[in-house]
Amino acid sequence: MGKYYQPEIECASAEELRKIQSEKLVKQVKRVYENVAYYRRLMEEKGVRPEDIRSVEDLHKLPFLTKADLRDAYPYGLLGTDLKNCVRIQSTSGTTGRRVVAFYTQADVELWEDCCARAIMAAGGTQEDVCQVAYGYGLFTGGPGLNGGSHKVGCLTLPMSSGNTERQIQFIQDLQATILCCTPSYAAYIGETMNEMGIGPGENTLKAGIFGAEPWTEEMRRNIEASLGIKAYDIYGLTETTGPGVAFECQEQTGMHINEDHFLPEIIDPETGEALPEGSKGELVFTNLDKEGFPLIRYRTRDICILSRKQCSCGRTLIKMSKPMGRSDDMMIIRGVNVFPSQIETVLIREGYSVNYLIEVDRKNNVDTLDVSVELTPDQFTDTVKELTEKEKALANAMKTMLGINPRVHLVAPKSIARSEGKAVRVIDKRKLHD
Ligand code: DLL
Repeated sequence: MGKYYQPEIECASAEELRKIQSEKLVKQVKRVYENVAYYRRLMEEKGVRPEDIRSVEDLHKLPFLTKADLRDAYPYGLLGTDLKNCVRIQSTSGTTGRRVVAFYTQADVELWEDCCARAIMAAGGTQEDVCQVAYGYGLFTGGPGLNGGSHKVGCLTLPMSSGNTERQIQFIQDLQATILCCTPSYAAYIGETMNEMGIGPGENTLKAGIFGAEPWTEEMRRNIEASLGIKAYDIYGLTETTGPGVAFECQEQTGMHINEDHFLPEIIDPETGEALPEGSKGELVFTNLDKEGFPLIRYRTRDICILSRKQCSCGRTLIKMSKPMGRSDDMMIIRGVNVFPSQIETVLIREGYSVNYLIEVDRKNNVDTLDVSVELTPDQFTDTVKELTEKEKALANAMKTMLGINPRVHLVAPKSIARSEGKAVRVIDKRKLHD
């Protein structure tokens, strides 16, 4: 097996790729127009018809989709095919508590796994490898995506899911894992724990890691590489368009190749929506060129990055995206889970609390912490510690149900959270996630 999973695509000439993209786009727009009433309405409002889209040059004529559209159309409004043709869902949190539910046909699952297989091979993976998948399995796309990719490459796959670090380390050692897939913060934690257990970087069989789902810096890459004695590769993706494998890093480790035969990228000005020329920094937008179950057209990711077609030493011609440099909305990624301040606010209102609150996010020993301080109104305020502790616990539980992760809740005295004179500062993120 060579070093590319699908060399005919990964190393195609720019003209070949353009041709594939244009043909797929024309078909996809027609299909979506016919099958998805929600998007047809958006196209009608913009006065654009499927016949107006003849090639990728016409992409800018089409309307955008945003997370708000996903919320409005929840759960079936953006289905691109009959539900009976779908075989799977995956899900993630949405902006105001409504989940994003993405549907997959068998063909969608196949193309998704192909993308992950490309990523694994770009990290040096072959049939000889033992690939330990320590991303979460379940509704989160990380585990299922890399699991599928690992099967396609023919690696021996260890479907560990996340957590239980000692067992992770035991499997790495006993089954001689060579590739580790998990979030970068979990990789750092595994590395640290191994070192504490006296297993140095040269004393494990790991050679590569495929880490993503959250922002991480070059400094963090160097730390992980040193503690585990591996090469650490970045991988990017989002549930709405598929999951991991939308883009992946190669040996050059200077940005991620986008699987642009499936995900057509654009960079736009997040304020005006205007498409920007290659090399500009802006919001990444994707069009699913061939997904059937949940085909999104011009979906605004809110991730800010730069695209580049500079020649890559790995031989792949697929366009590269820089690491995401931030977001154009207020989404935070905490312990790999997407969290919006609006979700926390929704819980507070529902539970009868004031919206004077402060969210503090930090990272200690490579683990993210989430603290939410909530001001009590004078009539809620009590001196009884027991009562307060119980209320804090109940509120933390309600947030856990909404967010999927456990916050620490602090109920504080009336008027103790500083009022701002301009925009309220509701979030303090002390992690330094972007270079
Ligand atoms: O995080 C999919 C994934 C799983 C990617 C495993 C890589 C590995 P969501 O939970 O929908 O999907 O979150 C998507 O996470 O819009 C980015 O803001 C962020 N993100 C994903 N990968 C990276 C990365 C998965 N490599 C959102 N670097 C995206 C920085 C990332 N941010």
